[in-house]
Amino acid sequence: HSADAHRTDLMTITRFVLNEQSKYPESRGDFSILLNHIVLGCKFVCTAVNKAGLAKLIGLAGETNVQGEEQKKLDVLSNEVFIKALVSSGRTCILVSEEDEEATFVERSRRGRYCVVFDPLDGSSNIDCGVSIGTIFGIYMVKDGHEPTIDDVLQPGKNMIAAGYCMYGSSCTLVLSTGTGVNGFTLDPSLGEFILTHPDIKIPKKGKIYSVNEGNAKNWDGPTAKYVEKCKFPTDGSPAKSLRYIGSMVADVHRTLLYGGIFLYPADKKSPNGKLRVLYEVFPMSFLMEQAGGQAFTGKQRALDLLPAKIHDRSPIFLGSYDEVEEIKALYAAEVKKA
Ligand code: P6P
Repeated sequence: HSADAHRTDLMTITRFVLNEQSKYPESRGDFSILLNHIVLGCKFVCTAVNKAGLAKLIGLAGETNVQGEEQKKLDVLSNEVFIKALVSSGRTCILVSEEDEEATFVERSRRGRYCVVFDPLDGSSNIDCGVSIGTIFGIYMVKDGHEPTIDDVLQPGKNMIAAGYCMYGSSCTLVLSTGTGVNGFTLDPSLGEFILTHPDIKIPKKGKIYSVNEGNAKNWDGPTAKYVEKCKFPTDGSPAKSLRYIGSMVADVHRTLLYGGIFLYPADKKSPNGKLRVLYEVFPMSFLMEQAGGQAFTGKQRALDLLPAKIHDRSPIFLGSYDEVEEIKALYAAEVKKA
């Protein structure tokens, strides 16, 4: 019976979120409508990425295809799809995209209560070699009844009401948290639906993997260098950690979430604020890690407590298994004491 129930009791992401929403009787279903439009964007990008190699969707903007049309780069195309889907949902008021220098303020007649910050196709430099890439998003709710301003999105990540990513790899996997844990859904192309495949994801408390671009080692600060050294030459008799670095944040974070370990993009002399963007890379991934029982730290503070000054601000980030991040925090705290 149970196997059959599983097959016929299709828990789609839409149904899952509606179940969640039913816990808030006052909710008007707006979040479910917003999420469905994000899911629509992910489905589009999934198909576009999968056939990119064939349809020559990849490559530089400005190339013309066999029809002589101007080729849009996949990340430009993905951005347009998400912006249009989010505006047409009628539930958003401000959109911040990695692809757009300025925030998009939705015109009054289509305005809703949510602000969405997103990277439509993170890691897109990896498309041409077939490495998994992804969409990352975070959602804030604006306070009612005032003209939205950019300050409505310049909020600490702890104020997000939801965050997630969609990874376009061997399968299309959407990982989402609405503040009560983390759940993973896999696109069933025959149904065109995201089905619950990873209920209640919890990151292992410790991990055997560290994930960093070792090529930046000469520029690391003391605590980062010390931590990585400990990963390679443990002093407590524990086995050395394995290095896994894909160079696509969604893929590296997804592996860290499921297998445990730590992902780090530290500050270095060249880039004192690291490389990853606060609003639509650091905050959503930190939100998910905390919801899954892990931690996220900037080198100075809990990542979700950070208050961004500008929409494309960057921050160093150390995220993953609870105990691994504790070790980094101890090394940075010791550094502060010395100073
Ligand atoms: P590096 C991809 O370009 C990206 O924004 C993230 O997806 C990834 O984690 C990071 O940059 C990789 O950066 O400097 O190691 O190549």
